[in-house]
Amino acid sequence: MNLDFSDPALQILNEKLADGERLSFEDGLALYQSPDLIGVGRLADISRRRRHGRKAYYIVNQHLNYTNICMNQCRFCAYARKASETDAYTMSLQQTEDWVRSHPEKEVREIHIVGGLNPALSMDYYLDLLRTVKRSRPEATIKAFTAVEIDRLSVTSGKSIQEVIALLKEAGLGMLPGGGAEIMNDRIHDELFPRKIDYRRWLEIVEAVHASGLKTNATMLYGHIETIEERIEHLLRLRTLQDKTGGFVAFIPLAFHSKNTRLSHLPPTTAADDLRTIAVSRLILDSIPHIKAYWVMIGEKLAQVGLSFGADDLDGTIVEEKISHTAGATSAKGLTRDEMVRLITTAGFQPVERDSFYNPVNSSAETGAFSK
Ligand code: V47
Ligand code: SF4
Repeated sequence: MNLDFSDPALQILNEKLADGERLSFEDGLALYQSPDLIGVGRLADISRRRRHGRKAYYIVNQHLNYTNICMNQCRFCAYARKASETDAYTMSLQQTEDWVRSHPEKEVREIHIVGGLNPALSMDYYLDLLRTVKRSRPEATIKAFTAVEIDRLSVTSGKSIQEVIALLKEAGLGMLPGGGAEIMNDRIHDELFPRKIDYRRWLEIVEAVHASGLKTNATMLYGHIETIEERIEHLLRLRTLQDKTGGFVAFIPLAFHSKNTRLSHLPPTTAADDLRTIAVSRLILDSIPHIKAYWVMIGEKLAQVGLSFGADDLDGTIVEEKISHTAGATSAKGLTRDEMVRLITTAGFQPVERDSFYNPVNSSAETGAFSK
């Protein structure tokens, strides 16, 4: 199909995609360097509509940030605290139960648990946390921890990665969120998060998680000191693992927020970069089914536009998000189900309420009709 791109490089990519060919590192560069942003978006939209038509997914979920004490002290993080700081906290099991029970919706589909790497917390805390949340919200999938926590639990407990995963699963873990890899590159690792596991270890642990039967998401933290080449390298590393395991469900590009971090001199990402990164992710990650336009990081309004640039999911209602809001994100702290539905329908898409694995769940709120 000739779509009349103003950039001839996009016409070539369009033909390649129509022939079912995979995009290469150089193709990724061409997408990032193209002056035709709308053209890049159209390519991603074709790919998105081939997979998902007019559907756009959302989930009724809740975030639980159980501790902000963290031994890693990544330079891009505004959330982490030392145990001695006055606003450091760790939630008791009773507090996590009260928090999870406080959600205004009757049926919550997912509890997303992330926190710092607090050296005072033992394996028993993690297991009890999972059991408490599962007991309080049996209908919800618990999406919790990353390869970073699994590595740490293996070191502190003396158990193998496989044993740690088995124990977490038994206690109620349903899948893993995508964080922890940031940008899979040694230069960025050494400059921004030297105390965290490197990408080789991250990939090794995620492969073991997939082998255990658990699904995970994947993310990319962009818009700090990384180059375009390093972003594409990151995407291709994810694609290689996905070819091997098929265990990634969704990919989430995370726009960096610099306020209150040690990189506070860096400007925010631009709307053009956010949209282009969603589109390039959709096109390069051909084997990962879902791409999120994460409204928390890029704002509700741009996330709506992201649905026409390759994304098919807006993530969820969340209730209260702490990591990016501590770093200056100006989006709402949470949204209602009705607000999610309105964002999707007014963008021209059909809202589908989902569970963590993208199975549709019934909701009376969805008509699929376009309305303002
Ligand atoms: O790994 C930390 C990022 C991640 C900042 O799987 C920051 O569905 C921006 O992984 N500015 C944790 N980002 C969050 C995460 C996530 C979020 C939403 C959905 C899913 C999913 C996963 O947050 C960290 C790091 O990359 N982060 N600091 C910051 N200042
Ligand atoms: Fe700790 Fe995560 Fe913040 Fe790094 S990003 S300092 S691991 S809480």
